[in-house]
Amino acid sequence: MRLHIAAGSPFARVIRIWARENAIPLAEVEQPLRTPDSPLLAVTPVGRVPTLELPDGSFRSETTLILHHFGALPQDGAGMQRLAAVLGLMECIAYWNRELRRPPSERSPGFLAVEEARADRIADALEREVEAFAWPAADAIALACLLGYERRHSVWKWREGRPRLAAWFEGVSQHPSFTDTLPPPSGI
Ligand SMILES: N[C@@H](CCC(=O)N[C@@H](CS)C(=O)NCC(=O)O)C(=O)O
Repeated sequence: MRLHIAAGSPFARVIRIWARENAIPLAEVEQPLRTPDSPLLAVTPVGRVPTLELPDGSFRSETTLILHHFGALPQDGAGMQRLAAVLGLMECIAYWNRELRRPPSERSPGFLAVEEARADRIADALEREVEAFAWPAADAIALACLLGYERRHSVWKWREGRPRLAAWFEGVSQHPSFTDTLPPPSGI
């Protein structure tokens, strides 16, 4: 099976770490994104990573659908809610980060304010329940990828006022699956 990825993608990193933790061999193929000639478009019209390419030529995109394919989704309601919160925050940071890649004159202050408020709100909720995230469950891996995205989105100081989240992150960031998949810094 081939996993189409981008080195900087926190969504793809969830699957990459999960596969390493569960000794699932996936051939990682790094793809250019948002270009009309990306080879990824021959696999999926969605053009996003992660995309899992199956031996029969079919594909799964969307992190949750790939986790579902591997039977890795939480089975209980609380676990599903934790994963939903983390992936909601990941989408939020991705939008925020994308907006900051636009020229300053094209950025929307209102949009940035909504996403920053959403990020802080979800992070505050995670601070209250971080002990429930047990490595290497999918929700814990996703949380580690989200917090580790600070290498590409350093404008958000999530550690401030969240000591439990910071301590949790220091622990999980020692795993070889984590250090093996560090995203390159983006300068944002
Ligand atoms: N909801 C998707 C989000 C995936 C996503 O946004 N991936 C980004 C990279 S972090 C991407 O492929 N962007 C390319 C594009 O927007 O064309 C998931 O859960 O997998």
